[in-house]
Amino acid sequence: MKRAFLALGSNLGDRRALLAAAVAALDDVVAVSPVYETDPVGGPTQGPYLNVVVELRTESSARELLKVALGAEAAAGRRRRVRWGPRTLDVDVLWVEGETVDEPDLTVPHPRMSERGFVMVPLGDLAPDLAPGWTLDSAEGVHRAGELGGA
Ligand code: A4P
Ligand code: MG
Repeated sequence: MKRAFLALGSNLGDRRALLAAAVAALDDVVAVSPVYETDPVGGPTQGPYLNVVVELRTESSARELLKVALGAEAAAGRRRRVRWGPRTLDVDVLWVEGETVDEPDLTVPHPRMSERGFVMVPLGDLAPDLAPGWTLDSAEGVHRAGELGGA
């Protein structure tokens, strides 16, 4: 069994319910980070996100996890409009133990994760070894917003 981490974000609709439903539908979840409300990074003017990170213990490859991620986004009714634009659900494959992928439609570890507080703070809650130096106090625009619950 490998460790793997997925990042989930939502800034449209009932954000907390969308995240909870997505996490409940995932297989092999062993831990869910606290929820963070985060200022949007990049893209057009848009509302704040709720972000979580989940840890899996899985036999799935990064590519299989991308399929799962895209399926979860479709289930949340996501419509792709603008890059970095508002979305009901975004699911990114952050890191999969022992795997690196650099292909046109999949890069793992996620190429932008290490500069983003909305990823690194919740990742640090679950895996401090993968988020060295990140704390809630050192991250701008990232605020605790309780637990997901029901997951
Ligand atoms: N793709 C490649 N690598 C991966 C990966 N490791 N995980 C491809 C998931 N997908 C990966 O993604 C476009 C394509 O990226 C996918 O079809 C897949 O083949 P997308 O979700 O349609 O586009 P996007 O999310 O708008 O663009 P991108 O570049 O993935 O953006 P990010 O980096 O995901 O950032 N601010 C806050 N506060 N919180 C957020 O969650 N999220 C974003 C999106 C921007 N700002 C944010 C947040
Ligand atoms: Mg994405």
